[in-house]
Amino acid sequence: MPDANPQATAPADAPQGFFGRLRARLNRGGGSLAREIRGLLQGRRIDAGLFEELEARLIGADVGVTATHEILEELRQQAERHELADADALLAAVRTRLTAILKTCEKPLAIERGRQPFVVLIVGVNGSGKTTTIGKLATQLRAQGMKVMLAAGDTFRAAAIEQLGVWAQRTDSLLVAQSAGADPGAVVFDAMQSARARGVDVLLADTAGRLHSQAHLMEELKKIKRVIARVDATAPHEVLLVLDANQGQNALAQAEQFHAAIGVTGLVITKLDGTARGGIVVAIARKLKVPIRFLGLGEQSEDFGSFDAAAFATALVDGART
Ligand SMILES: Nc1nc2c(ncn2[C@@H]2O[C@H](COP(=O)(O)OP(=O)(O)O)[C@@H](O)[C@H]2O)c(=O)[nH]1
Ligand SMILES: [Mg+2]
Repeated sequence: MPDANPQATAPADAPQGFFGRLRARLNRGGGSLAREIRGLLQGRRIDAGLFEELEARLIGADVGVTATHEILEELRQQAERHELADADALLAAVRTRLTAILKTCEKPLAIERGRQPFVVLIVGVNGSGKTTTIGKLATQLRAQGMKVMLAAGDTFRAAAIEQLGVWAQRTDSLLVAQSAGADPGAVVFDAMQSARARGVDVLLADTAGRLHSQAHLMEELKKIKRVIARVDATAPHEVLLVLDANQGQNALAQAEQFHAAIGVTGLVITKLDGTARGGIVVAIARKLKVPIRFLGLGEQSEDFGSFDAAAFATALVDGART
C-alpha cells in the first residue's frame, strides 16, 4: 500500500455538498437558463409559441441546435399526447430529456489499482484549468490513500512548473520536473520510470496548452503519448481533456480537435461557476459521447466533483431554487 496519509488532505466532498454548490454556482451569469425558463413559464399556456421561445432559450444557453431540436421534438409529441398539463410537467419533461442526453457521458473515472502507475495525461488549451484540475484530482486521490506523482510536462513557462510544484506540496504528492524549455517527452519519461520505481499508484502528467502552433501542440502531445507507451504499452490509461465552459461553442470545437488528434478518453469541464451558460455540457455530451469525468466549480480543491447527469440537469433547469 502507498504511504499516503489521508488525514493530511481535505476530506472528499460529499455528493450532496457538491450538488448543492453546483446548483448555487451554475449559471450565475445574466443568461441563467433556470431563470429564463421560470420567467417564460409564468402564467403561460403550453402552446406552439411557448415551445418556440423555449427552443430559443435552450439554444441561447449553449445547449446546441441539434440537441435542442431533439428535445423540442420530443416535447411537442408529449404535448400532443396531452402529457404536459402544466408548467411543472413541462419542466419535468425538459429535465428528463436533458438527463437522457447527459446520461451517455456519466461514467466516472475508475482508477485501476493494479496498474502502478495508472497514468493520466491531462491536455487542453492554455488557461482551461489543467494544472488546477491536477491539483484537485491529486487532493481527491490522496484522500483515498493513493500515492500520487505529478509530472511537469508543461515546460513552456517556468510559472507553470512552479504552479504544479505548489500543488505537489499542498497535496503531499511526488513531483518530477525539469527546468523551463526542457523536452516534455523527457520529463514524462523520467516520471514514468520514477513512478514505477517508487510504487506510485497514479501519475498525473501536465502538458502545455499553447505552442508555436496548434499543429505543433498536437504533435508534441502525440509524442508524449508515445513516450508513455514505450515504458508501459497499456498507458496512458486516461487522456483527460480539460475544457473551460466559458468558451461556449468554442469548447466543443476544441474537444473535437483534440479528440481527432490524440484520442480523448475523458473530459473535465471547468469554470462552471463563472458566466458560462452550462448548456454547453449538454452540447458536448450530445456531440462527443466521451465520458465527462469531473466538473470544476471554482479554484479550490473542494470545488471539484464527479459528473452526475440527473444532478446536472436539475441544476441547469431549476437553478438554486429548492
Ligand atoms: N472560477 C474558476 N476558475 C478556475 C477553475 N479552474 C481553474 N481556474 C482558474 O483558471 C486559471 C487557469 O487555470 P490553470 O489550471 O492554470 O490552467 P492551465 O493553463 O490549463 O493549466 C487559474 O487562475 C485557475 O485558478 C474553475 O473551475 N473555476
Ligand atoms: Mg497549466
